[in-house]
Amino acid sequence: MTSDGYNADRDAVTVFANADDPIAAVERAIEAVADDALTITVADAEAAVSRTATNSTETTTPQTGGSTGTTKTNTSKKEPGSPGETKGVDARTPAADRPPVHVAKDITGESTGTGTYQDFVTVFRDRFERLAGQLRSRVTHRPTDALETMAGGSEAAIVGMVNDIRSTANGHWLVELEDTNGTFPTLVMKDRAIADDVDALLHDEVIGVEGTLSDDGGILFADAIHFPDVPRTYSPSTADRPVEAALISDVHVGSQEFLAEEWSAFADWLHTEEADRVEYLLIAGDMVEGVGVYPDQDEELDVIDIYEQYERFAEYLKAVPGDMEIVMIPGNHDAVRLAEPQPAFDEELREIMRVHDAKITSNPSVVTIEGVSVLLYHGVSIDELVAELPDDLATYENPQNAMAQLLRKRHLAPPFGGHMRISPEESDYLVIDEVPDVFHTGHVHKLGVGQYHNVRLVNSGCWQAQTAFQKSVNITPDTATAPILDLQTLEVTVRKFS
Ligand code: D5M
Ligand code: FE
Ligand code: ZN
Repeated sequence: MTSDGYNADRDAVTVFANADDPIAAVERAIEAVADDALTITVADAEAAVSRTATNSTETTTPQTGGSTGTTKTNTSKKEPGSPGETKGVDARTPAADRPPVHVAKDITGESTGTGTYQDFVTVFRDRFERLAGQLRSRVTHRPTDALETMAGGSEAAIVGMVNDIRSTANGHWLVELEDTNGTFPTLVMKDRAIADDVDALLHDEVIGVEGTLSDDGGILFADAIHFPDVPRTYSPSTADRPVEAALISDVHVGSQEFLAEEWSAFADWLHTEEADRVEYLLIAGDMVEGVGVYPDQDEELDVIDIYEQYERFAEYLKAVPGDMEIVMIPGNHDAVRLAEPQPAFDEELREIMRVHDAKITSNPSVVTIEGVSVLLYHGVSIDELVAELPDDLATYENPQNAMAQLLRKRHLAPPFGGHMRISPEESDYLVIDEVPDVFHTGHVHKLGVGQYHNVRLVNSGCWQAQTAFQKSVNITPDTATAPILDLQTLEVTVRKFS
């Protein structure tokens, strides 16, 4: 630890010494503490030890953006079960007695965007109006053109889309906002505490700025920046019976790195008594590896035909107990359009995957299960946030932090342009209108469990070992983990199958 620049409390050292695998526990503790922390406390040590424990029986609730849930390792390999035959089956509530899964915000069959200039104007306007509506009760703002007629020195506020962020010669920040009437510059002084909020800004997100107009009235000196955000007091809905959901993503069947054995171990576990309460399986995209997604991807394909990849995926899905309810959305490797919102799989692919009668819906979608609303989004914008935001706001190691930023902005993928492909629809499907109880993403192949203003955040890992590309950029994926969400408490227990 000292070689990494950390000290540890004496009692923390004792906790590590008593761990089954002290070295792994120390590494975990260092990974988990904030970059600016200098001392590993007893609490840090205990959290790290419980995460490295094998077959531990404790369950901890992740409290902050940075923590992960309890990890339990399942290494027992049983004969694969087939749907409808094993013990777990009788114990689960019969499908007919479960409340129906409700799906909202499904773009499937509703897409109208053709990419014309007018389509972009329409979707921008819709985004602006809906997010400005969220800010309206907190910021008494005026349209940009009304500000131009106000006397210099008056107090004023604007709600607008971030059009430009520039630093001035003196190191202050010039943030230009745009509303439906025009644009207006705001200036954030570098020494003010709100300068930190500028670090979090992304192009095309909607914010409110309060401040004082300059003497000539031409610029707004910012005193406060408001994000649409989630109320701190948000109180999530929970199930009224003991029932759980497995949250996974990024299966990547068809890749040479697909982890078939680990998948079988997971499916086998779902057939055990321990998994009796796991009645739902949510899959947040990248069912298959796809073809032509990245340069040189074909060199790592195990199955080169896209339909055959889905046929194999369907075979793997068969190993999941037949009395579980499955919901799936596509990701960037799937055979649907890449631009978001992505419509769900077409008829031909649905037919291939018809085992289980899964609910097949768009990316993103909001599904309500046992009264708990889950915002399902594959997560491509997380790449963008990691690239654009400072490390304390978004890293691959802690994808839940980036997810928290998306909730704060109440938008799943703010920047148009950049790396994201976005289809301009009549309404902006990527706006987060209603606060979800659970936010589930994938894509970055990193496990992340956290909480933001009481919303449960889960980024599931993947079922694909490190690819050549990931090796070249030093990404170590979190493989074969299944975060299990208790729908009654929103606690997460991470099950590990490798
Ligand atoms: O991507 C998994 C993660 O790895 C995600 O963060 C993007 C990144 N990734 C993987 N392959 C590439 C290439 N070839 N270029 C850029 N970024 C990449 P997923 O799309 O879910 O496989
Ligand atoms: Fe993926
Ligand atoms: Zn992906």
